Amino acid sequence: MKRMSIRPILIHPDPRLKKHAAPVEGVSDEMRKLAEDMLETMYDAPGIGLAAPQVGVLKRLIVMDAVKEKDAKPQPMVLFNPEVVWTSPERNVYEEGCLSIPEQYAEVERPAEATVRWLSIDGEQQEAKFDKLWATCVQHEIDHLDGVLFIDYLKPLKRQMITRKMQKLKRELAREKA
Ligand code: K1U
Ligand code: ZN
Repeated sequence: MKRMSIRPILIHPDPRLKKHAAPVEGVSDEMRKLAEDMLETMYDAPGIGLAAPQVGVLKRLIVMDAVKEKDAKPQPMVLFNPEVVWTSPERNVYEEGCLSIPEQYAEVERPAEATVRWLSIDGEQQEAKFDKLWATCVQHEIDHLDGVLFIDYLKPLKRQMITRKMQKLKRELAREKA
């Protein structure tokens, strides 16, 4: 059993965050290791979700743990090839963040509930209905698999402002590294 590792998270703008990810063809040991590394990376960040493209892997894999209460038992979830099969007509607004767009938050409106089908870490088909923060998170993460970021739902001016801040942050990080 290989040790889990924390993988670097890509920061917007990055062309890999705008690509459509490919389906996972069978849940291999390599894919299971990626899922475990992603959970480790998500908890370390900290965050409540992470999609494989955010660690530079263009595969349809997401992980989540949207338990909000501080002392509650962790509820890690690994979803291969997740697909939204139903959304509620009712909508919810949440203030979203993104580990690829650090320290930027904005209100996004999405369906309040979503039913998702996916393959588990054991390769078994699963289906569940998500609500509240879990529904927002699963839709945000599946968007990442289609190259969509939460800022794509904002007005162009606000999106541009955030993108410029991220370009500046990336320049500063590159300078620190040099
Ligand atoms: O996909 C990502 O970049 C992760 C993102 C998920 C998300 C957050 C909010 C709404 C929808 C989706 C994050 O986890 S951002 C960090 C965050 O929300 C958080 C961090 C620490 C404690 C609790 C939440
Ligand atoms: Zn995100």
